[in-house]
Amino acid sequence: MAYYFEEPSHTFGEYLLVPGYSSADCIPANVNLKTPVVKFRRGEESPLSMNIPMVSAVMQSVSNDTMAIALAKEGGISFIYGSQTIERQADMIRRVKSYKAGFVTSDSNIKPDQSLQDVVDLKARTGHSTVAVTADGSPNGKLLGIITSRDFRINKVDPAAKVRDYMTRFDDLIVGQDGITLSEANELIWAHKLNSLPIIGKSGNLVSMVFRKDYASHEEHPLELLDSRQRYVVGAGINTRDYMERVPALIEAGADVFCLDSSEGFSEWQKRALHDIHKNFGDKVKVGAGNVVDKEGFLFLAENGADFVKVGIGGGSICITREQKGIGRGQATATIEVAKARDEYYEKTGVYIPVCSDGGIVHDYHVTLALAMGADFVMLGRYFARFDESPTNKLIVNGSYVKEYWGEGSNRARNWQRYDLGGAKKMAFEEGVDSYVPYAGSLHDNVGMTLSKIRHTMCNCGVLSIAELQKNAKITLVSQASIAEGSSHDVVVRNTSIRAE
Ligand code: RVP
Repeated sequence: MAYYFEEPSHTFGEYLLVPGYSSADCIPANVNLKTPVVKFRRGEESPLSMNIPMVSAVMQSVSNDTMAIALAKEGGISFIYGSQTIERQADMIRRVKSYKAGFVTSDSNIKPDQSLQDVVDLKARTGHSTVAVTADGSPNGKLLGIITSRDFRINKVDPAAKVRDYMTRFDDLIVGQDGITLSEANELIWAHKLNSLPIIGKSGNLVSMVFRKDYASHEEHPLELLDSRQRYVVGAGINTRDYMERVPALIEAGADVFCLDSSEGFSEWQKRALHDIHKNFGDKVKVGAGNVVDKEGFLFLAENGADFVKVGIGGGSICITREQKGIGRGQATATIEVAKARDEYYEKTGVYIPVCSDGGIVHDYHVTLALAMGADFVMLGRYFARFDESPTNKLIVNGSYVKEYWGEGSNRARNWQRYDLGGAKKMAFEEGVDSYVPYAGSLHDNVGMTLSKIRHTMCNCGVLSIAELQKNAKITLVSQASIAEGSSHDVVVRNTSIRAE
């Protein structure tokens, strides 16, 4: 007889947190959101942690290098999508790893014999009002000077006049030497009242620029996630087919952590991939696996060497797997059961395997709930797709700004490997849709707001860390009627179209 789970499976919207005692030190500023990403032994620290419990989804419409840099600045990790050629994915990883926070490599340089009008045109095109003058106009040419829009007034000079006659010459410039740290560069900027500092190599070639305003932005990111060489941390999605070629290329490019990206991870294909990767490239290579939705699935991946386990089938906003194939489980129930299995496994073996709850986060408080239910971090697609930094087009639909967002199982993505069960290629029925999401602005502002809500809720629960939340949270299922009660009700909500006479 088939096995029946006794309880119906639930999702986040059916739960609430019940407050605990908040002591005087339970203030949002004291909350620490640091969380482990990969497995570790009792008494040890995870070899890879994040400063916030959020990763961006392994999706074409979500995680490219721009997203990865923006999220690492906030303290999280993007998993750059694997449904592209190995070379393109490696290039994206390389761009994240070579991005030096605060050090800007500008491609809008100019030659000394160009005209002031060229400087004006360049500014109109790029918005840059400080332009490095290099011998050949290239980003890494010999630095000869700097010209800024403050050096001349175009209506008072001959527009054809040469840059060399108006620029600040190299001998009069304060420069930093390659290898200088960002805070050392900032000291020079302040000591000499500069707006920008060119960084040069041994032969006098331009390496990068540091701008006063960018340092301020760097200061805005106290949680940024850096590796031991001060580079941003980045993850990569991989599949169960070409990992023997893809993984070494991505390691070479600098990927910090991998994620086997599959809609269903309780399979021989994931077992083989985990074994082959660890055997051939060593245990230092960290690979998360999934997705699973029950204890059996978790134990299977844990015993086969997964460094973290990802939970969730069919809960993603663009996902139609449940409709198409009738498989899946409510995201909250799946997270609760897998996290419980993880705790039992930890008790028994002393090995802690972080759990990632993937998909189905609609409201910010769903993140807090997922953590309280035992997840160590959450993976989000729709959430990040709405921001400036996602790779997709921003359009106007019905008078509102939207961004495109499509599933990896949609015809648009054609990532059939994510649904690969071996054998012949699948008859390409879709498991995802192509959609729009409301445009929401910058990642920095939105993540800041989400984290603020998480910190406040944690304080209401009387906890200051994710581990304490997992241990002490009180969670209640709510009825349909109390869900309605939780929204504004029985009032006419005022909006701007109602004005007093
Ligand atoms: P959401 O955050 O609810 O948009 O969900 C994102 C998740 O949905 C992804 O991390 C992935 O697990 C899943 N996904 C991605 N593509 C598809 C699909 O086409 N069905 N599903």
